[in-house]
Amino acid sequence: MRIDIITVEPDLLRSPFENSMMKRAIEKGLAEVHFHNLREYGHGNYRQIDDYQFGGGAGMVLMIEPIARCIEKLQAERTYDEIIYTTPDAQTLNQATTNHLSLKENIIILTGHYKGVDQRVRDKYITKEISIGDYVLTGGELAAAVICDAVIRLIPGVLGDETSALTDSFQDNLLSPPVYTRPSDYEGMKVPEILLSGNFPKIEEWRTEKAYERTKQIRPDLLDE
Ligand code: 6GU
Repeated sequence: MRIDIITVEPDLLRSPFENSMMKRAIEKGLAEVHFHNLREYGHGNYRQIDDYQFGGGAGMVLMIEPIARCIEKLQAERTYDEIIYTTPDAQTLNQATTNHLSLKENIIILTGHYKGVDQRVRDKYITKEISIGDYVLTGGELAAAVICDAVIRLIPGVLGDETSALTDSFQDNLLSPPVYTRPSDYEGMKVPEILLSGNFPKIEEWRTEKAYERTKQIRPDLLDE
């Protein structure tokens, strides 16, 4: 999978891709990530990329021309399955969307900034708009890193243990059950007996029950879906 990220703040974005799971996925050749600094597509001495909004109001808006130049340059090189725009005024990311995106070959992620982008960018180029939650970030860069992490870990071969992505919270609309490791007794706080029993069908049953309990308590909305 190839991901092209168009951003005003490429440096804000680099480190998640240079560490841990995403770094390994890139090293294994399972994911390829390229950053494009929108500033380089601005015109004039100042490389202008944003301007005041028509109709007045606080905050700058990213202009269509630099974004169009960048997207069209990429589109001349390959076909993209999705062109994603990160913005708080969109549907929130969920596991179904990350599953869907993990099957794509080439995607572009345009990260929002300031007051956002000229609406015509969204109308002309964007195929999917994603928010990562009901709160406002300064820019869409961190959201892009979140999306990439959630998607790249699902690409077959990225995770060592093939089954672990399937048992994640949300993969079946349930939160994960509690987990424990050594010591089995920490200052009187004991690990549930069943987990030490070696009775694996019973352990699975216990885990499912705990997953339901936890979901019912913390995210009952998931059980309605
Ligand atoms: Cl994708 N962008 C910004 N700026 N804020 C957000 C967001 C995205 N998702 C939640 N808040």
